Amino acid sequence: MSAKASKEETRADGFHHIPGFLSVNEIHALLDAARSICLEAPLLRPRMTIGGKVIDFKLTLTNAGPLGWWSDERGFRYVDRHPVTEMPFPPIPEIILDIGKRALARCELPPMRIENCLINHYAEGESLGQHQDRTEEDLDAPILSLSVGADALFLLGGMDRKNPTRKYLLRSGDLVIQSGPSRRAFHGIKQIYPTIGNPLRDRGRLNFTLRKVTKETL
Ligand SMILES: O=C(O)CCC(=O)C(=O)O
Ligand SMILES: [Mn+2]
Repeated sequence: MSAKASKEETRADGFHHIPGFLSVNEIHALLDAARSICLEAPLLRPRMTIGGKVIDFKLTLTNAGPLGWWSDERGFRYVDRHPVTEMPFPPIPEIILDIGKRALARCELPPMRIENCLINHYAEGESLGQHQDRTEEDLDAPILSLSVGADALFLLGGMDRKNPTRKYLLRSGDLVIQSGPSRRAFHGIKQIYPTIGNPLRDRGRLNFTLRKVTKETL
């Protein structure tokens, strides 16, 4: 496979891939955090309408923080309650906020108000189509993403869906940041791979996305 595997990459367009950013202890802390968040705010399968047809996403997700990303027949949006329990999402654990601060500093980006931690779960065979993250009010703040579990093939495109894509192999512990112009680039998870040493018992993958949603400053 020709995906960029383990070399650190920082591009002029603000895209960063830092393999092995998380320590083993941090990976386990993230898994523990995800388990407790899922107890309060269970994973759900979002839906979207394409050409009048309602389609299930090929992943499940939940959130922590004052705002949670959600999609159903009514479209993509941020909500302040879990759509099924109707309770506020649990707060973002301190360990995740600390990792977010360290990630920004590592990529020489200024501190940011982290308002949402989206947790995606990809079971074997699941994926996420090419998309731009543009549900946020603030489309300039960087997007941080932490990988835990199975290896994944991440495709990074350009501003147009038709632009060519670059392949990155994201492994457990990797950090990706889309800042600057790359913040608005198309991207997606083409597939996950069976991975030796996967800390997830179900052989899946978790992705923690940390986002600033509103235009509020720190
Ligand atoms: O799973 C990933 O690495 C990317 C997730 C993502 O792009 C999203 O949830 O918007
Ligand atoms: Mn995205």
